[in-house]
Amino acid sequence: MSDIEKNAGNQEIDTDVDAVVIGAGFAGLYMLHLLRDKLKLKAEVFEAAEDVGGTWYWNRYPGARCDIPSHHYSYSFSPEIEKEWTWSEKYAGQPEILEYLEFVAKKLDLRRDIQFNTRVTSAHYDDARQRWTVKTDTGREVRARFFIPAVGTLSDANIPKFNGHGNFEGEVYVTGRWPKEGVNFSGKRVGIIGTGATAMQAIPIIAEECSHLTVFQRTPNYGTPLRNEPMDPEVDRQVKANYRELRKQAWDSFAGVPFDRLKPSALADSPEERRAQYEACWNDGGFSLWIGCYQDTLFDKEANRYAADFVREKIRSRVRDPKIADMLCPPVSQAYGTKRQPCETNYFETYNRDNVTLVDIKASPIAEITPTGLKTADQEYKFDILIYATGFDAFTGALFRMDIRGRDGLSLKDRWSAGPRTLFGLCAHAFPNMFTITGPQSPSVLFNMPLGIEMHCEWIADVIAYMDREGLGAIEAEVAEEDKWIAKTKELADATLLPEATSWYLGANIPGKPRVFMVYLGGGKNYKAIIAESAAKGYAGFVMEKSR
Ligand code: N01
Repeated sequence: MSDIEKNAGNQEIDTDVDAVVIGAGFAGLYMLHLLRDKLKLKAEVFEAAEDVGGTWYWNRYPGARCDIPSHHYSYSFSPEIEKEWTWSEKYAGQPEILEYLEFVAKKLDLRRDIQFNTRVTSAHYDDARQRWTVKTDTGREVRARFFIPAVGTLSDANIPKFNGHGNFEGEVYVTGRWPKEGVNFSGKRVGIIGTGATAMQAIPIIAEECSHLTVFQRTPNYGTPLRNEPMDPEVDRQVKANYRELRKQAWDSFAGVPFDRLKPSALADSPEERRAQYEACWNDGGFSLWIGCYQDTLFDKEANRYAADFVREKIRSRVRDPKIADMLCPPVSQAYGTKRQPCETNYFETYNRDNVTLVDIKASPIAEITPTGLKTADQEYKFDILIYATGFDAFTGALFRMDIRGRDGLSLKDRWSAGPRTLFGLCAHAFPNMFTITGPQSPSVLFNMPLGIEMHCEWIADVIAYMDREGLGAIEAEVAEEDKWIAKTKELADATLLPEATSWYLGANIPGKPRVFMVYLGGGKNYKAIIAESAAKGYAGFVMEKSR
């Protein structure tokens, strides 16, 4: 470390850091590479975990895997990395994605600038110096020109505080904080709360290993098959030979992953044509039925109803007991795909097993956690292991966990108390030189994450280079432009059926959180053009200050 000076509190301050980045997942790693190796700046990354990986470090629960094909769910910035890495499955599992990120970190020699086992506790902006002061739980205090939380959108685990929280005396696990050493389910009775995308991946595998699994479901979900398979070497060869073209298709698509069956409207097709289209997408697997089938599925109630009926029919065909099938079918009032579409493997068939019990906790809510299990309104359940698959405080949870203060001591939590306020999901007024990678009001979770991350990291690196060229010391969003962006994000969401769902896209899963749709739904291609246009116009929408 260079240029250590002592402050009044006699703590070490490193005056020489250009940027502090938080997180060593897909975002933090690429951001570090750009800052250090392309811009030749001094950057330091803080990471709470003991190694790289981010989401893929923490989410080690059984069955965790990506649901965008591996060839697309990867960095596109380095043809060399693309060539050197070979995926073993169509949809890579968590261990392999983690291995990939470890490989990238090693190849680019990134670990030497990452402080592991270090959590950032606060970041305060000093207007006079145009610097952020960042403090960590290990006692570090670093001053930086740029503060870049790359903390992920789904990283702050949501653990509901039921009555009796903490009373369970058996083993307790949270899917988003899964232990590195794994969990032995053999001969154990297991209870799992939640049936979102995570639980739908984990349940079939846990059911095979444990003696009995009780699933506590509040809301049934429209899961569709992932259809993972071993990587065909010929497919891999073809992808590698045509990677640039495939990446272009991905960048030009709405969600950052190309689908070749997409048709304009379910209403324009005859019932027979619709059936054939749904079946084809169902057989493709992954997100094909959700976003690769008909363009109006998430816009038009009737079109949505056709898809919902199709999925309900498929669920019923897979579950032997009609009463259980009814419990697993989302009701007509719950539109298809307005919550994130879970992709599953043998999820519904799992309920045909003798060692699996499904409990409807909407009909009979959890009354309390007990030392031996839990009680619902009408029954007691006992188990050895309790798993919370209860999701995340998405988008803002990980940011609000830190004491982030912008100009004049304004806290981010206060400034965003009615919902996030950003321009492009990248910058916020009153928080100069803070950049949020895949932040709220960007395409984030509704765009291929690694590509969305690259788009943001490159935009941030470009603006920093621009500021250095022009002798600028601070950038922040204009309030009026923030207002326009918030209105735009809302307008785009309101044109779809998505705001009707009680989903984490809206913060509806967290009691007391304002209900604001937090994803930009204009599509990745449009978004990329918008942020590029702002940059081309000298960062239109932002206020810049000369360097002091
Ligand atoms: O979380 P969720 P998740 N009482 O919020 C239930 C990504 N992901 O971790 O629906 C009782 O979807 C809750 O019930 P309800 C993906 O973007 C990616 O499963 O709110 N139940 C629900 O069933 C995904 O969308 C991959 O009524 C409570 C569950 O817990 C996102 O992560 C794989 C409750 C939470 O579901 C989050 O998915 C997996 C309460 N108080 C996940 N609180 C990939 O493939 C919550 N629940 C890359």
